[in-house]
Amino acid sequence: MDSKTLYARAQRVMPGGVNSPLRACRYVNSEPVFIERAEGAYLWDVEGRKYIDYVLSWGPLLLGHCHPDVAEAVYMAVNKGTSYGAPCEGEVALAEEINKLVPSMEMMRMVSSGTEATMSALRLARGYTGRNKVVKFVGNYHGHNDAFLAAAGSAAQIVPGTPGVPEGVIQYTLLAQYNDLEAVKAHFEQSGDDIACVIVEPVAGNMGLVLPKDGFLQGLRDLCTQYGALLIFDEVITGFRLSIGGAQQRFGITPDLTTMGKIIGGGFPVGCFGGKREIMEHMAPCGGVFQAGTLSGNPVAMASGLATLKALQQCDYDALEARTTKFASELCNILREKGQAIALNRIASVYTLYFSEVPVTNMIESSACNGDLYAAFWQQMHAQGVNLAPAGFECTFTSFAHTDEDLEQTLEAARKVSF
Ligand code: KE4
Repeated sequence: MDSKTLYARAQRVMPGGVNSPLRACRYVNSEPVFIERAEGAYLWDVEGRKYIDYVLSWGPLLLGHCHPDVAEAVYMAVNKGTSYGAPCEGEVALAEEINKLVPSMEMMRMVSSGTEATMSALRLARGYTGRNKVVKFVGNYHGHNDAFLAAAGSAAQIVPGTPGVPEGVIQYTLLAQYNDLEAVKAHFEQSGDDIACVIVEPVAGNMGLVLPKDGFLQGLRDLCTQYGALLIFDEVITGFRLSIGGAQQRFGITPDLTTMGKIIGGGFPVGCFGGKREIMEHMAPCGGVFQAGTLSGNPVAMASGLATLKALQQCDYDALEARTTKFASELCNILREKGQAIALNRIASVYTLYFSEVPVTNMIESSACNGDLYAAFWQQMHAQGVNLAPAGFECTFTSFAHTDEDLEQTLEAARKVSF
C-alpha cells in the first residue's frame, strides 16, 4: 500500500493522521511518508524508496537503526517474556550502568517516556522543597505535561495559549528567555522562597539547537544553590549524545535531578529521572511523593537500553563529532554559495542550520528564521532521499552508522537544491 492511501486511512482514525504532531510534516508543507523498515543510517518507505535518515527517531538512535547488539538483546529478552509487572535484573543493570556513566544520578526511577520523566521530576522537586513554582525557559520543551506547556518549544510552539491547560496550573510556571541569567535572577529575587526548581535543557534542542552561553549553566547552578531550589537538567536529548556522560559531563555542572529518555531506551519507550539519593528517597514507597507505571522497567525496553549504553562505550565520540562538524559546515557553505543567509549551531553529533541573518541564541531569534526557505530545502532533500527534521525548529542528528559516503551523498543532494 502507498503512503497516500495509508495517510488517507490514518486521517480517518487518528487526528491529523499521526500519533505525534510533528510527523504530519505540516511545517514543511508536505505529507508524511509511511515507513516500512529501517537499518543503520537508512529508512525505507512503503513504496521502497530509501532515505539517509538524520532524524533517527528524534534522537534515540545514536547507534543507527536496528544495531545488531541491540536487536540481539531484544530478541533474547522477548524470549523470556514481554512484561512482568514485578522487579527484574534488567532494570537494576540499566540503572547501575546509568549511575556509572552519570554519577549525579545516584538513584533513579525508570518510566516510559521523556514526558513522564520531567512530570515526575517536577512533582519530586515540589514535594521535596515544599514549594510550587518552577522556572522554565521559553522554547525549551519538556514533554506535554501541563506545567511545561507555557511557551514551550518543538511542535507545542505552534499552539498559542495551550488550550486545555488550566490557568491555575500555569500560574506556577515562571518564564525566562534561554541564556538570560538576569531574568532568572529577577524571578529568584521576587519569589525565591516559592521556587521549587529550575528546569533547563542544558543545550536547547527544541527551538533548533541553541547552545548555552558561557556562564549560563553555572549561573543557574549558583542561583539554585543560593535559594535552596533544585536544578533539573532535562537531558532527554543531550543524555549520552553530548558525551557518554551527557551535557553535565561536557560542561562540568552537576544538577540535583536529571531527566533522560530517547537514547536510554535505544529505540524503545524508556524515560528515567534521578539524582541525589537524599532527594530520590522522597519517592514512594520510601517517601510520600507518588509516581508509578504499569510498564516501568519493562524487561524488553531495559535490555534494549542496556545494550545501547554498552555499545556506545565502544564508540569514538570525538571522531563522530569531527565528522559532523565538517559535514555541517560544508552543508552551510553549499547553501551560502546559493545566496542564503545561514546560521549554524552545532555540538557533538547534533546541529541546526537556520535560515537566518543573525546568530540564534534564544527563542526570539529562532522564531524569526525563515520557515518557507527551510521547507523548500527539506522538500528537495527529501525528494532526493535525505530525511531531515520536518521542521526548522528541530535538531538534525548524525549517528555512528552514517558512513562518509552517506555524508557525501547528502552534500551532493544539497548542491542540487535551488531556491
Ligand atoms: P517524550 O515524551 O517525547 O519521550 O519526551 C519529551 C521530551 C522531553 N524533553 C526534551 C528535551 C525533549 O526533546 C522531549 C521530546 N522531544 C521531541 C522532539 N524534539 C519528541 C518528538 C515529538 O514530539 O514527536
